[in-house]
Parts: sequence; structure tokens; C-alpha cells
Amino acid sequence: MHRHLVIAAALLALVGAGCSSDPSSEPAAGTTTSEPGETTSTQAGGEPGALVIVDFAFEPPDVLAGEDGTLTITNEGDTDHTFTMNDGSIDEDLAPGATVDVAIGETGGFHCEIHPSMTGTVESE
Ligand SMILES: [Cu+2]
Repeated sequence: MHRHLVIAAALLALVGAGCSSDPSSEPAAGTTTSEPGETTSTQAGGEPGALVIVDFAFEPPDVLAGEDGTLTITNEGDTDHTFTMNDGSIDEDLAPGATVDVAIGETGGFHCEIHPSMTGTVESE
């Protein structure tokens, strides 16, 4: 008979411990709603026909070819990069500071041959 009392006491202790640990849990998730949120970053992609390489990334990653179907690519990084269409139609080497104009034939994905993580897509207007 005593045994049941011991178990009950142990359970109470556990419940009590659980309750006392609650205040240390995460604060309310309401803080996420106060995030300012950048305005429509999809439209802030720079001018059509201009693509810049900065810090191992193409900016903007989704670029529009210019009205005449050309793309001016500038390497503002400190290392060599390439502008290579995934279909192989264009393959340009860009040394640091270099600028090249390319005529976009087929729109689609492109990448840097040296840094496979550098990818983007060119579209026409
Ligand atoms: Cu690169």
C-alpha cells in the first residue's frame, strides 16, 4: 500500500518539475511578424541587359537580356570567372575587372565553369 503513495509522490514531483521549466522555453513566436521585410526584391534585380559578378555570385541571378538580346557581364570580383550557358552556346572567361558583351541566343540557365555553385538564368523581355 505504501508503494502507491510513493509513486504518486514521484509523479507529482515530475509534474512540478515540468511546470517549473516552462517559463524558460522559447518566447512567443510573435516576434517573426515584426520583421520589416524587403519590398519586392524580385523587381530589384538591376537593369535589363546587365549582369555583374560579385563575391562568387551572379547579380541578379535571374537576369533579363537587353532589348537587342545582348548581355553585358562585368566581373567585379577578385578572381577569374566564366559566363557559360548551360547549353554551351556561350562560354566567356572573365578576369577580375573584365567586361564582355554577349549575344544571348537561347535563353536559359548559365553557370561559372570554375565555381559550379555560381548559377543563374537569363530571360528575354
Ligand atoms: Cu566563378
